Amino acid sequence: MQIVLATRNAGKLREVRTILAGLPIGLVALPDSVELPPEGDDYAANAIDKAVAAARATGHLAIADDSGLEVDALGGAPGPFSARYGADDASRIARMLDALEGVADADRGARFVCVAAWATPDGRSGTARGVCEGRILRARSGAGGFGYDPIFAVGVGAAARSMAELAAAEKNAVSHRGRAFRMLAAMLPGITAAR
Ligand code: ITT
Repeated sequence: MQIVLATRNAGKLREVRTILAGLPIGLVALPDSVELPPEGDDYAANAIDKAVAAARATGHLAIADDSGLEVDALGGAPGPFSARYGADDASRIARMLDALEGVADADRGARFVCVAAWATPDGRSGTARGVCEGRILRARSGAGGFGYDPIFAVGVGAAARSMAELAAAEKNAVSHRGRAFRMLAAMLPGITAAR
């Protein structure tokens, strides 16, 4: 069975391919010709809109991810606006480090949120949500992952690592995306059985 992953983010595509690798599915990238809809302020609505657009355009079951970084010291911002927090990863990270300048370690709590959505060409859809708690570092560390990973730390004390320092499998085991898509994977038999 072919499933389309409705994303333009290469980091997400790579991770979701690995997370779903054991399933009897072919995960295909979104064709260039399909346009994803503009995003609003709600992860689930954004994720469903992306999956629905891809399912309608391709005629295949489609899945999508809307995700973001919620920072306690910023009242939960940027959240669903995380991709719009700057022009590219480097400027988004620089803006975040500036915004948290002078914020004490104890107040640097944050979480990654991911809502994974599925949509069928016949108009059914649903979601699964995953969260990963951590904190914002004072400087970039590590070269793996993508996005905000170099400034987002998981684990405590000597075991603390930025997500960019984790191996791909280690990140997927604890990440918001790993949690959301493993839950979505468990829903797939029911989705494909219903007609
Ligand atoms: P698509 O909509 O095409 O999927 P996008 O990058 O615009 O791609 P989102 O709207 O969901 O995706 O924005 C998510 C933002 O949060 C984006 O800036 C990502 O880099 C960041 N982000 C999401 N998951 C992340 C992760 O696992 N590690 C680091 N940053 C992440």
